Amino acid sequence: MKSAITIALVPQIKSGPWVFWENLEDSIAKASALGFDAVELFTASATAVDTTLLQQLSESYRIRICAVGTGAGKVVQGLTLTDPNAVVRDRAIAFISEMIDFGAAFNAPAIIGSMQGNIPQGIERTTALQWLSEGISILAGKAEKKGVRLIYEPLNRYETNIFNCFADAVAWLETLGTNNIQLLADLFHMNIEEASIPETIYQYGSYIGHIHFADSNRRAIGMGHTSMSDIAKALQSISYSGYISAEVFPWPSSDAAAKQTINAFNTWFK
Ligand code: LER
Ligand code: MN
Repeated sequence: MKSAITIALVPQIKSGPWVFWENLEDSIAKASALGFDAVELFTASATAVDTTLLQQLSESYRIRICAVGTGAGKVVQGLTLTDPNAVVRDRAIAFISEMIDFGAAFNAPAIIGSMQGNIPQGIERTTALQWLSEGISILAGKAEKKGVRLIYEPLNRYETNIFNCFADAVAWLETLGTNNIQLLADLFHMNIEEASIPETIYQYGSYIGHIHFADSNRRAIGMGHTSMSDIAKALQSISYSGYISAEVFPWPSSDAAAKQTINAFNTWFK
């Protein structure tokens, strides 16, 4: 298992659950000094960060890019894959497609979280799911050509009415006819939606491609009431070998959340 920490570079959403917020190089330097294996990036678009600079930073600080978030397409531009307007859905696909290209240069998958959107009012669920399936299938094919997976994230009920738990997300995934999509196990969302996080990991372990390492209150692990012992056992037992990435609030500060996270990672996974 590999450790990672989030860096957000989108000023419009400064209150979100990402650890580092300021300068890209400073954040990478801090992650490297603490011993993280990688950073997960949340950028305003695929061109918001200079890829040559990112490559240089990645090499000089010996830090990988483990994933790129696509949520800025929604929070900045108002795009989702389930918008009733086909033009907006196409723009959402184009936005994510560019993020897939950006991530693939670093062998990092793109994450579809809030870009899935919601079943819009007045639209049949089956119709909106059809839009989601079409969009995701195009994007999974695009990612495959680029040699990366696509990561789909079930979110809690306060963020989407599409799929909130793994059982429903997996059942839908099975209808898509691709094996290039993996699921993101965000421990914060799972704490709200799953009857048991460890049991869900045992049952659907083969679908898990990325983990968001967050406590019950979305602070760093150890700062809430999620019990990590059985979750760590479950991840070890399914031989999870991917990234465990802290998508948490910078509470009480970015530095303290980062330190707490690497200590928790070393406690449970080293
Ligand atoms: C994205 O990874 C996520 O978990 C969303 O809840 C962000 O708001
Ligand atoms: Mn998440």
